[in-house]
Amino acid sequence: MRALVFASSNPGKIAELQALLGPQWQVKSAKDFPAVAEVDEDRDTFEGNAAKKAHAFAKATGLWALADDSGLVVDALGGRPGVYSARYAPTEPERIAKLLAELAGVPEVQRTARFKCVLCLAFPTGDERFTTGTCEGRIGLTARGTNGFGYDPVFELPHGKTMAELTRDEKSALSHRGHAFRAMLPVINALT
Ligand code: ITT
Repeated sequence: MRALVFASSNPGKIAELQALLGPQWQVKSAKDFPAVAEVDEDRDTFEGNAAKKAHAFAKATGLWALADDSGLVVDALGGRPGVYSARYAPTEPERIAKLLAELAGVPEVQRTARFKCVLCLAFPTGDERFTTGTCEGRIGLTARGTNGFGYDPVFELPHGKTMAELTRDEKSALSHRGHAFRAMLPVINALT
């Protein structure tokens, strides 16, 4: 069994990657390396933040290290909150309330948005590979559903359900992160 570290402490992300990679890989998480200092996600691009986290973990652990950065890009807000999605407001309910308030009066056809994920695989040698994934949808008028996290309750998919109304497997099949993970699988499985 070979090991890599996913520079995240989000158990949902770790489980999703482990399920995709199968038993020949052991996915370690940031929690397995408490001595590695928390990485400040202070870059102004998804690529920059993902690479910063991945390289910090590859360097500190000597393992291949993956990191993702993701966020919600809303067309009517000129792409905001984007790379600042986690810091748009202090708590999850406040972030959703602020988003709905900013979009008050914006008609449905102009509420288009997408989740974007950039995944970086960093090598202990300093080399790196990137994959990206997007998921298109629309910001609904109200929050619906209790699954998932973040902006999922207000992110409506083309079939009408919100991301928070999907099971974990249904979300993984169409989400930005699921697409980025699947694009990275051949790269990981070719590591020697
Ligand atoms: P780690 O950095 O520890 O992995 P995080 O929660 O900060 O976890 P991201 O940097 O990937 O996760 O995401 C930044 C923010 O973008 C996140 O806090 C959410 O508000 C939003 N977001 C990202 N992916 C999402 C998803 O699948 N569903 C809903 N919101 C999401």
